[in-house]
Amino acid sequence: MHRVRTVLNNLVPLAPLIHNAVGPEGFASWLLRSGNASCTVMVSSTRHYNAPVQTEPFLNGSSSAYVEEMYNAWLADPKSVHVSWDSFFRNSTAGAAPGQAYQPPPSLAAPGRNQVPVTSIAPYLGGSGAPALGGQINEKVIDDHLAVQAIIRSYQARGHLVADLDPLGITYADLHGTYTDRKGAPPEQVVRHYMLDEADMDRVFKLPSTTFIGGKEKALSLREILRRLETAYCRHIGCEFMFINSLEQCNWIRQKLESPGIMEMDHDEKRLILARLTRATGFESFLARKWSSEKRFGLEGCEILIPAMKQVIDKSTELGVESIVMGMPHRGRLNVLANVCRKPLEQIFTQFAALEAADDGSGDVKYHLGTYIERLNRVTNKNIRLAVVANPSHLEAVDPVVQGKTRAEQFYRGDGEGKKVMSLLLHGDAAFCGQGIVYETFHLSDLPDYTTHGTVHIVVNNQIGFTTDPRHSRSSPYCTDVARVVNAPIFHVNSDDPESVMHVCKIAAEWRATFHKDVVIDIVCYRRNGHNEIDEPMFTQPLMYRKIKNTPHVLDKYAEKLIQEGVVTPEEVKDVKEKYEKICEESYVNARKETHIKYKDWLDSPWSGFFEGKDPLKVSPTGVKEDTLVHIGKRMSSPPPNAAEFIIHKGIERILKSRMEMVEARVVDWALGEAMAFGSLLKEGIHVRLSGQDVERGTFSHRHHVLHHQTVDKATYRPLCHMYPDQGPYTVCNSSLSEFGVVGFELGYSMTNPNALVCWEAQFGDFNNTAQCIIDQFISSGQAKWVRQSGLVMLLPHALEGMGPEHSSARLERFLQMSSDDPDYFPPESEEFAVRQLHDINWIVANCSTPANYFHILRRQIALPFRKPLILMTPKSLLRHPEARSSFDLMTENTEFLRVIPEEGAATENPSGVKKLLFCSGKVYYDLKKARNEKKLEKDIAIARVEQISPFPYDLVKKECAKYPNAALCWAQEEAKNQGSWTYVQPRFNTTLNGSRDVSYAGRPTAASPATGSKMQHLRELTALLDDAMAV
Ligand SMILES: Cc1ncc(C[n+]2csc(CCOP(=O)(O)OP(=O)(O)O)c2C)c(N)n1
Ligand SMILES: [Mg+2]
Repeated sequence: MHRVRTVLNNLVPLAPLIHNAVGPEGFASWLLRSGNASCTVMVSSTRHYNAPVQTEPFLNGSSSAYVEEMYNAWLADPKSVHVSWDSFFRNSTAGAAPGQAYQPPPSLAAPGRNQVPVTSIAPYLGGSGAPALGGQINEKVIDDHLAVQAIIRSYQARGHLVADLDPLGITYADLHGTYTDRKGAPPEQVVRHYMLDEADMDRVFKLPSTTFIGGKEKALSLREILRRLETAYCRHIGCEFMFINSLEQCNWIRQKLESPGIMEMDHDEKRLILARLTRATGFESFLARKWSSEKRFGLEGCEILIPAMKQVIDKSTELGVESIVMGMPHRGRLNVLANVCRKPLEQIFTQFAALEAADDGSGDVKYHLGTYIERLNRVTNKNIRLAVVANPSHLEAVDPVVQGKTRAEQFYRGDGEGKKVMSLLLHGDAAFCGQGIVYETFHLSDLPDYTTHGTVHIVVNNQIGFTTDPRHSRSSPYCTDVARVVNAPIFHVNSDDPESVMHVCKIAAEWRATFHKDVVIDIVCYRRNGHNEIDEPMFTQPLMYRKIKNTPHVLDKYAEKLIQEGVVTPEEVKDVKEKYEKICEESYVNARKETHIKYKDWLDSPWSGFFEGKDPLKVSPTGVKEDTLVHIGKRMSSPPPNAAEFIIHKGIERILKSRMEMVEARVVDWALGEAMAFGSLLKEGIHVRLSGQDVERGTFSHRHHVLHHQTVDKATYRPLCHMYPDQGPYTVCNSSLSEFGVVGFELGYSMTNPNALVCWEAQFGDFNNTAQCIIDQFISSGQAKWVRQSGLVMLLPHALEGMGPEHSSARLERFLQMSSDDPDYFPPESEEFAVRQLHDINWIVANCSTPANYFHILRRQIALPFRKPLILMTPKSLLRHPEARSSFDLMTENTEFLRVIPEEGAATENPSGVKKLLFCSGKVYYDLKKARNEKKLEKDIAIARVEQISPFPYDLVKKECAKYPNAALCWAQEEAKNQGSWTYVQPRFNTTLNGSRDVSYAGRPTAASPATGSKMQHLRELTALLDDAMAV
């Protein structure tokens, strides 16, 4: 490779060095070098990722491997390569001057679009050194054309680097990832080496097919070419798109930016921008006046966000979108609710008053609340649904939630291509590049079961994050670089040019509608105040803020511009302002009459019809007919109907056979019990979705919900999709290797339709902690903060089986610690004890020991008259444990989920003679049972399994204790004492027993790590805990 580099370096540049003389023009004048005619090109042999080889167009990053291949082949045998390569390598190794080695072969092809025969423009080729002799074009003519092509490409690729993007004029992006003084910006960043002579400026060049600057013209003077390129790429819009691999998409963008007159707007459009800008500005100043010391994270400095969002929404609805799901941070949120969603101002203003809530929940601060609005879009005259998803302070965490909710809405509307429902995500500059969840969310954007068919991202790039400026908050040139991983075009735009902002918003909406892929709008703006309204920015950014103080408001600048253009009169401007001011005042007066706030006004996902007419404490039965079990069991045990054509793996055949044997014996193992739960819900028309890493097969190779044809690629069979002709849909999907992103996504999915069982499974339970933010901020507290319910199921493989510190514990204790039931309160005993407890708690935590109970608890998620998240510890070795099977008898009609499974063996024959009552949960039951058998203590020790740990089954535990009046009570667990259930159950046992009896502990001692890495140590610990438990 080094050799090739040397050759490449010798070849630079392909284009001629057209020499000097400074032109008088303002535009592109930096292309003209004064004095020094020998501006030879500096070529570094080190390439930076964003600094393509300086010899473009053909020696670029992606072609260098090819060139190397050619070169090696040529070295071996010069005849093995095309004659043009032969001549090229010959010349370059012979030391040809830069640009002289390549002899382009004559083209025999007919001229295409924008192509004119070189001969036809010969007469235009004025200036020195460009004569056409006898119809023959000399090498210089061709080289000059190549140079012009390269210039055009350079503008397309790098014009953004010198575009005027910053309304403060203090920063610009440079190639090395730092921000520097704009004055120091080296213009060579766009066109690095093509030194032009003023005399060349009026020569006419034919335009290549990769540009649209000509409009209908096929050739233009160099002066005009440069002027148009500067207009398209170096004014207030800087577009990054040349990294996109699709030529069609690149051309599409070129056309949207380059076509002459493309940005022109009529008076109505301009007036609309002004009106929207007036409202955005008026809203913030109204709040500032009325509540000067309240935090609101105002939008001042980026008021253009409101017209921008509205433009995206208008254009998208015009193109067929009916519902938009939005996620956004704190900045400008109230303004968005008021002026984009048109949430009644009264509801917003009451949030500033310290009023009681009229409904349940603990609420959230005003700049985190969500909303849902259905309204007529006045511009397009179409109905539109807008939802802003409630979010925590944790920046960007809402992104995957929005995507999941959007995906679900698309799914239930049958909108397979995302034509009707779309997501719109807003970001702050510091958070967008700093938070890893942004990357994880981008990686869901093109996955078949996770795509939302394109998201429009808008970055409020105020060039600061709290007190930190970009030099210290990122290592990438732009805050948006993360979007490049998915080939999203990125439009940087100067916030103080409203028309340019509108133009990129229009392009973004059209891009999404055309290609159904993500797109980013980076609004480069500033933050007029501190981080919030009571923060002093001069402490840390004195110069920036001095500049900001002297920067006029965009509304004033734009109004002035439109007055100058004769679009509006000063009176109209004043009138629009005053009208909005009046609207705010009236709402303010009304808001002061309110005595209560209603959390329900801020709900982002209403489930209309779900709760109505339902007894809030009535659970539907979860047992099913035996026929149903048999039918599902058989389907799960059978190859596809066209089995002869569908070759399945021998191992799968064995699994299916053993499943069939279980069905015949009327029992299920864990996998079959799960399939029965899913299949029976599908039968009832419920959508079941199971998502997570490798869930299709199952981490432990037990599930096999997708069978793969062994000789035909991608031919698969999903038995659960073929249970009943009119069943609900079944989705099982392997996810990307992300927890934060995917759990967030599934949570969002679960918010859309209460009649869906949405499950996320961790590869191993402990990986849930990389999604901790979703668990803490959304799942455990979402209902309390945002009156929003979710029935999401988290399946977390959990058990200490000698596999080391990781892969053992799903950190059960953390979930229990976040459970909201009171350890000191034994609720009144009644028929409705269990369901009332479920109703009142924030989530359910369980560790089932039998497939039947697993079956019931999954079905209960849908049978409940409300929705609660279910955190389920799931087994590993139990998946194949011969005793961990359940009879159909425990799943048929009149059976139900057992919160506690009492002792059923010999100890029950003489309860008062029982010496010890052990309580436990999950897999350790089988270890305890085995130890009890070995020690022949069946009559002395009773074992009760607490299957639902939280909410704690006080009533059933009390009953069990009462059954064995003379027994010592003990909680046995395999986890360490500071982990597992102990710290949760201990105070609750005390409450249950009211101090009348003690409960001892048998388990591992406290530990920092969840499990030992030594198998030997593991077994020693297990023996010790079993001995403890069996001591009578
Ligand atoms: C995950 C996370 N970490 C830290 C914070 C604290 N915080 C709140 S706002 C903020 C700065 C955000 O900057 P930026 O994303 O540029 O948005 P801006 O406030 O400038 O609009 C920080 C660090 C947070 N809210 N979330
Ligand atoms: Mg910022």
